[in-house]
Amino acid sequence: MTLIAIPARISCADATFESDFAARLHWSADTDAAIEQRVADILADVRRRGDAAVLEYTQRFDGLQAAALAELELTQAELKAAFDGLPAAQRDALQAAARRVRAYHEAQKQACGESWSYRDEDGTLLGQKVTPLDRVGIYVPGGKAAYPSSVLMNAIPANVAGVGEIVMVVPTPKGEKNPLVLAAAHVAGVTRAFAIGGAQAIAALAYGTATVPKVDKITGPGNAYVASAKKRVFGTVGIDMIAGPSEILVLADASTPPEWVAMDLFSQAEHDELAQSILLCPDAAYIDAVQREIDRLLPAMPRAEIIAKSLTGRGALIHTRSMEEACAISNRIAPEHLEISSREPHRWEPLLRHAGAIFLGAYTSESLGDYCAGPNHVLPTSGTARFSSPLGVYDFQKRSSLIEVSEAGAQVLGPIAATLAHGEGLQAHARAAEMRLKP
Ligand code: HSO
Ligand code: ZN
Repeated sequence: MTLIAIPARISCADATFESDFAARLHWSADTDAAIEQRVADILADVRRRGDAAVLEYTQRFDGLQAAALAELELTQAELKAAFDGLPAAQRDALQAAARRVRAYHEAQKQACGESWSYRDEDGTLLGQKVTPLDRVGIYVPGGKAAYPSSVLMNAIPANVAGVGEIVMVVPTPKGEKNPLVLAAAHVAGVTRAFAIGGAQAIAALAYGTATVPKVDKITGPGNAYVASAKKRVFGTVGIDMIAGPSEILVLADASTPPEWVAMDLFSQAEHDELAQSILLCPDAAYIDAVQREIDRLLPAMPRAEIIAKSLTGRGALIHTRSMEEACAISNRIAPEHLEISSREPHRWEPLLRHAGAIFLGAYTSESLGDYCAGPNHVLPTSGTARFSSPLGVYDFQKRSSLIEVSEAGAQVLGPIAATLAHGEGLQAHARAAEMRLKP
């Protein structure tokens, strides 16, 4: 079978541009009513029957049997043994990645995760106190999307934030454990781990069972069942986001070797048939060259079929009239990952406002960011970068306002509050403010 991947070729100069563009970009997380119902039933059952229900679903869906849920806890010793058992190169790579991810998130905490306060002219103290969450749950998918790097990206910011307990759940169908996932948990500072997954694991974390502790927030990606369960438990606990398929947008000025760009497009396409890879470039000959590299490189890729489906179904090579126009279109897309593959990345970066992560210059392949550059790889997808941000230390913290009104301050604030309180018809509010006024 010859594999072909022909991303749509779209030109901004064409009259059909807007409709071509809209047709390519659209993606929606269709919620399947049958899945929704099953998830609702599982959540209710775990809430009612706790451990027993989790055990039953784990047996049914993962083919994993245990007499008690406690048997499915992965001990710290087991996580460490998984780490110790890895080939040295993998151990070193995990540690090197973890060190860089930790350093980045420590800097992030310093820059935007500390408490602050000031005193106004009346000596009143105003501020914000930042505290870590007590306990969080991290969902790690099993099977084909089991990414140890995602364990680092979820657990390290939680650890840096100072979260007291980080509880990881990971499905282990038929009891087959992924040693790299367990080793990553060891390196990232996961405190407890359970070999459970699916909606039942989300329910256990959200409601707590005799064995699984109830958490305050759940982060991490998962399949449709997990996504639906996370949406349903939101409110009982916090959640991070509901991630869609991975996306990469490459903005190219034709100065990067076209094979690098082709491989970068593959790098997100290989995640998922629904992943989206887009090239925006003002040079038609360069777009031809990238297409030739796609054709040349694809057959040797182990995941060629997934890549071909993704590129053919959702990919696009977009010919723009200028780099400025390419930037404007990128802003409309608000991609998860944006590569500025240009000789002058800093010229274009100020024009780019909506993206989960921005990779500047030809040497910054998105894949370096996925594993080890330092910033988080859990990023807003499907255009949500218009209003949301990468997973970070701030997602594992909360803020409390601090107010300490001085006696002098009470004389200034009292009449203002009382006037507004009277206007709202709230006498007790007004009196509480007025009682503190000096006669
Ligand atoms: N690009 C993915 C993260 C990932 N890549 C994990 C490789 N492993 C979502 O941003
Ligand atoms: Zn990736």
